[in-house]
Order: sequence, then C-alpha cells, then structure tokens
Amino acid sequence: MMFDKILVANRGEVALRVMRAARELGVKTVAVYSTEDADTYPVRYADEAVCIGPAQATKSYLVIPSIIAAAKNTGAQAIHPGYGFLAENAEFARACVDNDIVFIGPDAECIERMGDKSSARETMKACGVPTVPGSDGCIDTVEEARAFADRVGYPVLIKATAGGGGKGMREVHDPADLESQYKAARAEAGAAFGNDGVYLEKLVLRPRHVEVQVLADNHGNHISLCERDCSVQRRHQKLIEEAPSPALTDELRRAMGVAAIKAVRAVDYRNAGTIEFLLDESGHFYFMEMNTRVQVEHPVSEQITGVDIIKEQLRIAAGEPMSCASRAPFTPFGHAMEFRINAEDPDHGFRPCPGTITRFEPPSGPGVRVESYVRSGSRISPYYDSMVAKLIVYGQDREEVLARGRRALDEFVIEGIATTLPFHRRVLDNQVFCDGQACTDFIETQMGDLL
Ligand code: MV4
Repeated sequence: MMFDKILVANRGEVALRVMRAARELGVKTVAVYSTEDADTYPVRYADEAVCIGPAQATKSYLVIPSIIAAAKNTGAQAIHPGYGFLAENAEFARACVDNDIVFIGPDAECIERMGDKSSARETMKACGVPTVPGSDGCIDTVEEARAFADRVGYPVLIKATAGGGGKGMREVHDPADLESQYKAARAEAGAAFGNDGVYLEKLVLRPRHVEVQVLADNHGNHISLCERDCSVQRRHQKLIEEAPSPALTDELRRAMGVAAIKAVRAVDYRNAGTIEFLLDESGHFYFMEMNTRVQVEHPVSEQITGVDIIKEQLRIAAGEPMSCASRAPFTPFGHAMEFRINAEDPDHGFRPCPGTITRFEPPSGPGVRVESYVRSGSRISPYYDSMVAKLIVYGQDREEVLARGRRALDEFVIEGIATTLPFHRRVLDNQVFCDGQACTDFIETQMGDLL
C-alpha cells in the first residue's frame, strides 16, 4: 500500500522534487530544515516541517537521531534521503529500519557493499560485468603495487577503496613515481576517509563517463532506463549531462543495459540506482562505481523514457510493482540535456558565489524543464552546495536540443550572484561538444581559455 506520509531528509531542489512526486501520488510530506533554510520554498511547500538544528549540516541534515525523531513525531512511514547528505549512509538506512520506518532506497547491505569500491569491483567482476584490469582487492605494500603495475603496464591509477568521486586517486605514468604516488594516495585516503586502503587499475585514457539508470522492485522486475553521458565534469563535479549518450550505438546500449541489470541482480538490489561505466575510445566499457541513490541528473532519463523515477522509488519502497515494467526494454525517445546552474563564477575558477538572487526569471516554452527551489529574493547559503537550478531541455533529436539549450540559456535571467549560465552558453558554441565528442578532459582541453 502506498504511504500516507513521508519525510524528506534533504533540502533545496531535490527536497522539492521529491515532495512534488509525493503530492501527485496523494502522499503527505514532512520537510526537515536547518535554521538557515527556514524561509526556503521547500519548507513552505511541505505539509509539515520540523526544524532539526543549525546551519552546519553536521548539526542538522546529517544528524540521524534528529531525523528519525522528526519522522516518529510526525507519523511519517518512510524517509526519502534525496542525494548527498545521508543518501548513501548505511547506518542511516539501518536506523530507519530499526525504527519501523521505510528507507526509500536500497537496503543497508547493498549500500555498504557498493560503498567499498574495491569490493564493489570484485563483486562486479565475479558476476561477469566488465571491469578495468586491476588488483584483486586492496594493495598493502609498495612491492605489491610495483608487481601489479609491471604486470598490467603503465600508466596505472591508484584508487582509494573508501573513495569515489575522485578523492585519493593518483595516476602513475612513470615507474619512478610509483612509490611516492602510492604513499600519497594512502595518506590522502586515510586523512579523507579514515580508511587508507587503495587498489590499482590500468589507467583508461580519455574515457567517457556513461552511466546506466536502473530500477528494481520486490516483484522481480529489473529494468534499465537507458544511459546518461556525464563526461562534462570539472574536478569530479558534473556540469552537463545528456541522454542518450552520443557515443553509443544501439548495440552498445543494449550491452551496457544487460551488464547493468546483471550487476543489480547480483547484489539483489532494490529501488533506483546507477551503474557508472568508463567508456574507452575503442568502445569498450568497464564498471567504475555503483551509486545507490537517485542522482542529480535523473531528469534527463525521465525525459527520454517518460518514467517518473521518484514516483517509481515511492512505489517500490511501498512494496508495489514499478508501474513502467511492461514498457521495458526501453529505447530512448528523443534527446535530453541538463545544465547545472551553480552559484559559481566560471571566470574565476568556479569559485562559489553565495548571496541574494535579486532577479530570477527561468525560461519556458517547448522542451524546457527547470528544477529549482529559488525565487527572486532567495538567498543562496554558503553552508550547502552551490546548485541554484537545473535547466533540462529535451526534443526530438540532439540538434534540436542544442538549439533549444542556446535559446533557453539566453532567456534565463539570474541577477545578484554569478552563475555558471555563461559557461554553459559557451559550451553550446563549442564544436567538440556540439559534435558529441566531449570526453572527461573536455573542460581542460576545450574550455581552457575560460579557466
Ligand atoms: C578511472 C579513470 C581512468 N582509468 N579509472 C573518477 C572518479 C571515480 N569515479 C573514478 N574515476 C576515474 N576512474 C581508470 N581505471 C578515470 C577516472 C576519471 C573520471 C571518470 C569519469 C568522469 C570524469 C573523470 C575525471 C577524471 C578521472
């Protein structure tokens, strides 16, 4: 049975996105908020709202007992964690279950298994999902690292097992640098995660980041909602995502979908998740990481499949079958692109620019979707991430979407703070991007003049 009431353990655009889905399903919503966010739109939008502490996330959005208490006190039957904060925290998922609250996501075991990157890699390798040639488990000594690198050949990449998102990662191109890079990676991982375990992989040169959106329910349905190409990133922060990937053939798309579903079945995964792959220049793909949450860029998948991923998450968590299973296997319908509009100044190294938005006039018209929690007069807090809005444009093909993106970005007015709007507009004039050729070095190699 669908829930009567859920709590949203997040803020900003994703809190609003989840509450909108809940409202369409007739589910009441509880917002939690820090004192810093008291006057924001998602807090007003919710049927009820509970203050859980001061501005610092470690004293509010990350405090598990406060959030559990808020759910108990309001009679919420389930908690949606959004992305970031506690979304991939196994302890939180367990605390929900221990308090008879449904965690809208996978179970704690799946979060844990995928959170350890070396063991996630082992799991995927064992079930036949392609992985980059790499070490079996963690590498405990420099000698072991050297033996491995000599065997697979340079360049290699040292990765932190507790990492993800690029922290504690070191490339080694020259055997002379192996020892220092190995030690540096361990030290960085230890300081960042309190776990200095590292493993090695052969370095894939000029890869694209292609990730497959999956859904799994308690009724045996495991489906893929095609892929997203997220190759335009800066320091592991995605800036533009699109679906489908301009780099895939139908055959490759099918193969990646099959691999992603294999991965999901292997760990008995439930709810929405993403399998991230590296795609090399010769069209080979390799498992990189699994994200056990809904992601910022989920709307591009929604636009090309017609599936409301958040609503499906609620249905699945409530024990219902997903409503879209009979439409699988999905073939992409048209094209979609998302531009993250951040309060950052692209002309000054993307430095954060919190402050008050004096004028906010989003674009509209055919093929335009704007996901945002801000209004004219909203304040962007320095305490949280700098995302102000997501502009999603969609249309019948990539050409139409590029033109629509230019048009919508030109219409978009944000005054009072610097944003990434002009950066995106320049990307849409770049030939490499327009040709669908951007890989993960795109910003460094193509937008260098702007950085
Ligand atoms: C790699 C790689 C090349 N070869 N693994 C980046 C973060 C983490 N998810 C893994 N990452 C990478 N792993 C091998 N064996 C290159 C990256 C990488 C990257 C991947 C996707 C998108 C942007 C990236 C930027 C730099 C490095």
